[in-house]
Amino acid sequence: MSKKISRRQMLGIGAATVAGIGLLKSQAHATNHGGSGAAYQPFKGYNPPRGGARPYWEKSYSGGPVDVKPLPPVQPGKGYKPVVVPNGAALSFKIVDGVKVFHLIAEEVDHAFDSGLRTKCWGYNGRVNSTVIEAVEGERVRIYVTNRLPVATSVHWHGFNLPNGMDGVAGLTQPYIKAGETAKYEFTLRQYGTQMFHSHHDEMTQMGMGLIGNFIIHPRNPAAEYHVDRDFSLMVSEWSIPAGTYRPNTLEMTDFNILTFNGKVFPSTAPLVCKTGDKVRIRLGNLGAMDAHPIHIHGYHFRITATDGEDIPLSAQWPEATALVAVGQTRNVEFIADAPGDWAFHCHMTHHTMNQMGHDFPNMVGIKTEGLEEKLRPLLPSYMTMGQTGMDMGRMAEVMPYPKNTISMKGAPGPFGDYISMGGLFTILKVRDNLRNYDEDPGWYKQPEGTVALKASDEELRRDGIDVKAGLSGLAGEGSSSPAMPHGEMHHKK
Ligand SMILES: [Cu+2]
Repeated sequence: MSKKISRRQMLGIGAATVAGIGLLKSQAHATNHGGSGAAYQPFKGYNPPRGGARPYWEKSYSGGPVDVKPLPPVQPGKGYKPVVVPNGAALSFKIVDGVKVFHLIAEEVDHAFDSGLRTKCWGYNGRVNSTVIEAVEGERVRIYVTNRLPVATSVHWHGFNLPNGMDGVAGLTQPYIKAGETAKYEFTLRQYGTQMFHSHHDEMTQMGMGLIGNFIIHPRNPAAEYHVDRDFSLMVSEWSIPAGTYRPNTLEMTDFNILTFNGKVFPSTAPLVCKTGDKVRIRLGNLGAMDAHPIHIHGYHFRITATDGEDIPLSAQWPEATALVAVGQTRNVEFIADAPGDWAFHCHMTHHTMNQMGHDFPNMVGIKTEGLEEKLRPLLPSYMTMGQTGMDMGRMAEVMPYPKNTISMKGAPGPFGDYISMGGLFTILKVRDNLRNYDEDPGWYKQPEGTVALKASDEELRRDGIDVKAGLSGLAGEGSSSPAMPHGEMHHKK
């Protein structure tokens, strides 16, 4: 085996060498360009159509004049409904002379991706990927960034309309924030939407170590449609953490083995708990290294209501069941949670809903391996033939020995006694008619009797004329209009 244990090679460990033996806005509102002291007046001179949508592609693409007079700061629960940050939290603030003051701390964090994997990451204020900054359009924010890392850093406010010197590109728009130093960013929020923030110094390393987060700006005068019952903030990222190691490998370009929502892999991703009938918004940000993620919802269609922090007019919104979120992008999706149940919500790249695993061995599906284990065990006590029936994580999780400090391919035991063979970028939208509160996991959904796909009974099979033994050909001819393609013919044509 090679010295580096990567995701690709991971299976080789318990499977021992199966391969080796050869078997195998902004209108800104700012209509007054009056220099400093000009009042920040959202929507002034503009009569929004029903619902208060903003005009698009007008004069300014950058939020209008920079030196506008800020509006008074707003408290959570009063001027806005705070977002829900699964597995994370919004950064606290204080108000000093009408300015919202935040203190962001970049530091090393001993982070648990799941019970099996703890890694020294870098993060903000003790959390990895899951510290959210939340504010309101028109507010003046002052953000102190203390650098407790061993190296220089900076913070870029991604998607923001701001003065150039506040943009946070180390070396270009500001000097480095050196180890031990605290820098001050200050600007007025002349826009609203789902934005992000991240290190903009040695990005590959620092973002790969975890220095990323969502920055939510609520509208000052929200349109009626803005109101939702549940407003979730999720940051998507990807990591390379070779099994048994304790630091992310930020040099990896393609082979990521840990895929996270807010820094967690399923089953450690907190469920998205909703009441039946709730209007739900999910804000998705992606600051991973390389991959766009098609984030898919089960049982529903949502509308993509905003891209990169800007609203999409209703007439242009796309109904979809999968929102593609590329690196550096944010998407807001919204839907009415009118169907109770446990609905999967996940990236649709199948490799992104697997945890640590491997691909560096042949496809064993269909290979007859009877007797192999008995023969090999005396030589390799931990030997287990794998892959011949696919990647059943339940079995692997139970019997496969893993190196220390790795997640393994396990999913989670589900409500039917079987394993949910999903990991990584996977969470559960839990919609319930009755909830004690939103912060408690309501447990597994109990489907009404007769609404679960169970093993078909003999009686049912008889009733519907399903001859299990005859297979597909038993159905052909009985109303089947598909042209008869004799089995095997295709294979023999040259
Ligand atoms: Cu993905």
